[in-house]
Amino acid sequence: MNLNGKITKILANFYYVTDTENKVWECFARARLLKEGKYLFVGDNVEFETSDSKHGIIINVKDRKNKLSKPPVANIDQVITVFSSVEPDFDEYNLDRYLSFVRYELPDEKCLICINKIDLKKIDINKLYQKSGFDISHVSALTKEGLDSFAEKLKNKTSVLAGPSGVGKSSLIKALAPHASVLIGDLSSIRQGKHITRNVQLIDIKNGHSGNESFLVDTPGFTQFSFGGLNLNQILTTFEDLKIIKCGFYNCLHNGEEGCVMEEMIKKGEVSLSRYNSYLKILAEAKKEIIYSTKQESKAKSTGGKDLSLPKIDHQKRAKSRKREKQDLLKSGEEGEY
Ligand SMILES: Nc1nc2c(ncn2[C@@H]2O[C@H](COP(=O)(O)OP(=O)(O)OP(=O)(O)O)[C@@H](O)[C@H]2O)c(=O)[nH]1
Ligand SMILES: [Mg+2]
Ligand SMILES: [Zn+2]
Repeated sequence: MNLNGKITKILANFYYVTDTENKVWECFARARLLKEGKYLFVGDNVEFETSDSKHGIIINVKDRKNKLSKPPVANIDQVITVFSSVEPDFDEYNLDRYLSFVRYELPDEKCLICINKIDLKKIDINKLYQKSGFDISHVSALTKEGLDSFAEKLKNKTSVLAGPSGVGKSSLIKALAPHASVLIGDLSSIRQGKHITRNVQLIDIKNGHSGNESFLVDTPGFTQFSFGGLNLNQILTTFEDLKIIKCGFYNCLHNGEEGCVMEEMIKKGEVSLSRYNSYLKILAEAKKEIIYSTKQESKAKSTGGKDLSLPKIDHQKRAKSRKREKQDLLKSGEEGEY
């Protein structure tokens, strides 16, 4: 029998597929699919062939609307970057990195900010992000303060919760959907920097009631991601508040070019200095990798294709460049290091 469903979890080679009747099937993927380069993501809509009353084989993956490589999820309506006001402390630069990274990968989808744990400490980032266009919620998963209006923003959407470990992504999901089976860390493990959620999981927050398609995606916290080798102009477009600044120069990256208006805009208070600094740091990170690869390429040319600058270690063991890593991740959708 062939059925349709959605991948809600991936563990090693097992794909957990929820069918249209809300039953979960443990499936393998047909080898041909993977050979054809059709890697599967949580959020993918698939067709599968049942092999008994619980198991099946995925035989087809439907066209996806979009995908995020980190965290790896397909068919997303919006990404919510979750940070906490405290434990761990709010880190503006880290939030800017997440926002820029998500906007780079999914320029057409909405990206929101959620500040959790306001029961412990209240912070207000509205002013800081006033001109950036991000929708901001201040909530507490513990006391449920601010949760009703936050929940309104999730209606009829598939929303991915992304953010560092310990900020309360899983706690928010549990507060919104008490039936969800998600792991929540305790304070001591969080303080030791342990990551609690290990796998991406898609949760139906309306518990399968028909006519409503609200899903939340719980993801493992991560801190390591690189902008190395990404397109500099496109990075600028991820900063809405900087992108809108009209500079006299065509295609100006606002990176210290003589005559660039950015300095003046900061002095006038039109642009936030901390947002601009985040942008400059990200730009420098992206440039570094470009300089590195250009050097390697020219060296390789002058040495007849052999790259003499790399140490002679086993090819298999040689660490991939960060650019390569990023490209591979984008291609395969495999989980990165969390
Ligand atoms: N006081 C307070 N504590 C919270 C709140 N939300 C979560 N916590 C606590 O913060 C800790 C981390 O919560 P998790 O939900 O596991 O965090 P996470 O973001 O899912 O972490 P990873 O799965 O490691 O990425 C737990 O001890 C929660 O009880 C909140 O609103 N207020
Ligand atoms: Mg979690
Ligand atoms: Zn400029």
